[in-house]
Amino acid sequence: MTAVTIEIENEIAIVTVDNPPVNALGHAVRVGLAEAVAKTDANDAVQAVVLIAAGRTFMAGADISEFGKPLAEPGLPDVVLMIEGARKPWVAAIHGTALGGGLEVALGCHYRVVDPKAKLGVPEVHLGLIPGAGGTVRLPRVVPVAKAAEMVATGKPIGAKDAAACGLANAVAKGDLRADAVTFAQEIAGKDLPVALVDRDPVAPLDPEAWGTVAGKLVAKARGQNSVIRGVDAVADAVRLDGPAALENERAIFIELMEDPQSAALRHVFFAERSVSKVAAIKGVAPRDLRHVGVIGGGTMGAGICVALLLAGLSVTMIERDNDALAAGQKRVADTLSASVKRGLISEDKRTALLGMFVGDFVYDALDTVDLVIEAVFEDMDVKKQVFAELDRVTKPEAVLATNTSYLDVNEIAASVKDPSRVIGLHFFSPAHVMKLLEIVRPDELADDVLATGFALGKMLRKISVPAGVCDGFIGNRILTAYRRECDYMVEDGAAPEEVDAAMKAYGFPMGIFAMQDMAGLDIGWAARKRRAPTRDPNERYVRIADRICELGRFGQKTGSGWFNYPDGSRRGEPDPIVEAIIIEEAAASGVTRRSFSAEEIIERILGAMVSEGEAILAEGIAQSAEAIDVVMINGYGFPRHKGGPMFAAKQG
Ligand code: T1G
Repeated sequence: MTAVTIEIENEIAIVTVDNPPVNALGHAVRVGLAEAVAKTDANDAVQAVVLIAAGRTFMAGADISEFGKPLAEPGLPDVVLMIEGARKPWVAAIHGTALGGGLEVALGCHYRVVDPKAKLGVPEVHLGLIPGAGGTVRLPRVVPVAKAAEMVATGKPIGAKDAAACGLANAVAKGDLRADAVTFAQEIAGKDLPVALVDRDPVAPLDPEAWGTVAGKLVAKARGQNSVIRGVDAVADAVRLDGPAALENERAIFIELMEDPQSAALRHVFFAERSVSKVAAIKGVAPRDLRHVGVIGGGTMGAGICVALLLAGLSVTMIERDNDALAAGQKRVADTLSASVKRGLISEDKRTALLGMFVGDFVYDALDTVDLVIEAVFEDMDVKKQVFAELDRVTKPEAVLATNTSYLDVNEIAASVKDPSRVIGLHFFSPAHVMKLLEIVRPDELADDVLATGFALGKMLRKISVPAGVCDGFIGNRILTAYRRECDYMVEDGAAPEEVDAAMKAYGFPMGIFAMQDMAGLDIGWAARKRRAPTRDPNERYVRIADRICELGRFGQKTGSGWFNYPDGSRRGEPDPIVEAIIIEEAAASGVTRRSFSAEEIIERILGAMVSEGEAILAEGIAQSAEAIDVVMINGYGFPRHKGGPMFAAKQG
């Protein structure tokens, strides 16, 4: 298959890129494009060129799998310059997602016609990079500088309407994209070529103060990510310098970031998030039908799961124990969808349509036709077994039965139904309609097509699905328990809770472990510790500080105090002398001589605990790969993405 082909129709050359799955600008595509410029320039029968891509999207960027390897000429910046310098006008016909190098190639074209559903962006920042083929130079020369800076620093793509409004797109296709682009090309053929973007002045440049405000807001969201900061620098430089100098400057920053450990980490995560869902056992296995899903439980988790299912186009039946609980659960779903409308994520009509696919009941017989049931009731084995006994009674034999438990034994739940092979664990993270992570737990008797159904559901919900074996806490909660225990040790040994939290935030976590526990509620962990108490290793050090805090009824934000104090319902915790006194008492009782801890040591101890638990999880076959552990900790537990995950960070040293 040729990556780039040329056809000529009525003096218009149609240059088509065909490099599945996303038309990445690999070496063959770059060579093909360079040749296409030469051939169309040399062909007098060609008056203009339309550049289009086959398959589902315009070029979605450079080929990330080539990074780190020796560059095979021509490099992408040169290909863009060739197109920009062509003697015939090039019209980019954009559908799908023109991202990174794909948008940069489109910026080298003289015009851009976009499909109404197209998205255009420069997401390089998510790979720890900046656009490296002229994006930071050409964007502020075609859209207002502030818009260019925002696109580079956030990596967020814009839609067709926005692109046309800000000048990035010359036209939005009304009918067939290819035909509209050809018509556009015929209209501009023979006219003078527009001035190349790289030779234009920036659009709506800002005075130093205004730029400072724009840049300040973008850099404030960097959270330690160098590519955000350097992306803003590159746009500022591009506005100050002339085109050619700005291109050189951008290249230097791009190379600097390519060598930055953060970029290696982010590229690792990009591929890891795609590889973790590849499970040998389900290769070629057809999933079962998924159209109508039952959800047992309308609490926060159950309602969130209902919303996620509805947004994926599935019809949903919620089951609760009585009318009041059902009404409360249905209200949670309706309110969550209203919030999505308010945030512009869905329209009011869409919300109405989704609610039309959502029914509630409090008799299980309403589930007699569902394809899948997800149980999200109270974390108690007896309660869950009662639910599964009912499901066993009312559901059709091929219905998949899923538990959302976050640590209970899924094998034990499976054993409680007649056909254990149809029981799977689907561990969602709250809020379930927002959090990307889904741990797919594989009990021993699980049928392959039921596992395949779990992954098919994960794809429909646009989740990152990670397979996990059955153990207490699967992958994420088990590692959380391990590093939370290490933090308890450090607090008894002398590190203040606020010092541990500060070290974690400085490392890149959105919040520290103690503030996070106060937000989630300390009673959950307390119940788990009490559950584990009978089987706890008597020789293992046990810190009683958290239990003593709970024994005072201090369960965190919801009770106004926990590890920290939350005066007048504030959400910002303050160190509390009561907790400090408990810590000192417990340290004395344990014979510990307290000492100070540096932020580096705190992080080292936390990473150490994560990695040693991760290695045990790998050794037991609970996780398929170290990448799976990294993906879980990043997408479910706030591990900073630009550090690559605990296993990657430990390898980087
Ligand atoms: N390079 C190589 N492979 C890629 C790729 C890319 N840019 N994008 C996707 N893939 C693979 C992916 O690994 C998966 O492979 C398959 O395609 C489907 O992807 C010079 C330096 C386009 C929105 O960052 O955001 O240009 O697992 O599962 O959910 O300035 O892919 O099937 O073997 O994600 O439909 C900038 C990255 C690059 C875009 C489609 N571009 N890709 O999402 O499919 S750097 C990006 C995406 C750059 C220049 C700079 C998404 C997508 P496999 P998928 P999807």
